[in-house]
Amino acid sequence: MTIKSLSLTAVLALGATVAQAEEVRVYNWSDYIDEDLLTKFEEETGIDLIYDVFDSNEVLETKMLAGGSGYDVVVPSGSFLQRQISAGAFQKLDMARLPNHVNMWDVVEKRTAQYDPDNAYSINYMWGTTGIGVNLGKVKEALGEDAPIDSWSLVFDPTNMEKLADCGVHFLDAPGEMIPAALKYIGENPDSHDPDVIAKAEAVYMAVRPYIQKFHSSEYINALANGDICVAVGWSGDVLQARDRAAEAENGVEIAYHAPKEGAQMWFDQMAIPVDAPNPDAAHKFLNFIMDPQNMAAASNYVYYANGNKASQEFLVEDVIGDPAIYPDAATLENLFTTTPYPAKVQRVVTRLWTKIKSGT
Ligand code: N2P
Repeated sequence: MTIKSLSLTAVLALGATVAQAEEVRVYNWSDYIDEDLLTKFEEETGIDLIYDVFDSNEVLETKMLAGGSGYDVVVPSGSFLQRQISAGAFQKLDMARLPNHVNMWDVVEKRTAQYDPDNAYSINYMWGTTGIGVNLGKVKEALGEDAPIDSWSLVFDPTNMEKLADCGVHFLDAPGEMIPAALKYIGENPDSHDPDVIAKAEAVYMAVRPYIQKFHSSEYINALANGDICVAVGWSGDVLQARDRAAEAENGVEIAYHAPKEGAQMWFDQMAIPVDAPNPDAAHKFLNFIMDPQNMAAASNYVYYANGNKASQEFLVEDVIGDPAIYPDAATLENLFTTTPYPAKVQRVVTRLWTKIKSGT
């Protein structure tokens, strides 16, 4: 996980012919793995793992479209992956080098094939939903026992937001998820690519904008856990990690997550190898390591996200496999929607609108 530096004496002792240690560079979402797995990978393979993190598909996409990122493995969400595949950003996986691929789950692969036909370029790492995390005590204090914690109205109805503003509300800085959520709230198609429909999200946001403390996609885990904020529009597993951190701190903060009843977005984060990856061989080794059922289960047990590995399920703790917020039952599944990539022109409309919403002017 780190670059180990040798002392000058050690280098001299090794002599000039020593081969440079093999490296693999992985770029994954923050708070998305049990770090013991990173050490385990290095121990098992002897490959140095350089592990960097991000919290935004847009940031990753800029690197992928520019090329020369220097990464061997990256993890875009499905709709972003699809656009990046079309742009030629990834190389096809060599299945012969991925024997653990047999462990993958056909149910998830059918869904991810929507973005990556035949799953030729990617494997599913985790999947989850975009919803609402609340500090139960504080939200009930502000809105009463009947606070609509399972509804988008909690965060899009200005009457609620006005009362929540004092205890702190964070929204994700993720236009590809936040615009669809607002459209769903007003009964529009969340996957609309029609600029006139997308424009309707502006009024929804402007009405609550004064009460949003921050747009950020990773700070909310600790902010929720510490009781610094009372509501976060965030990702399922991240909110559940906040719940755990609060419980561990025994600070009296009780966190809950809901995929709003009006409908919530379901997304799939896919591991892929950039076309110009410096070490595609080690990238395949990393993917194969991740697809080991026990490794995949260890990751899910730690981050509270579902994964696309069927064989891992017997190693999942009940808190994960038995929680419909993580592994949705049929009723929950019915309320989840997916989105498709915006064409470039529409993407520009969305980006402009999001900048306007964030600046609040
Ligand atoms: C990890 C969040 C990943 C989910 N912290 C976003 N696709």
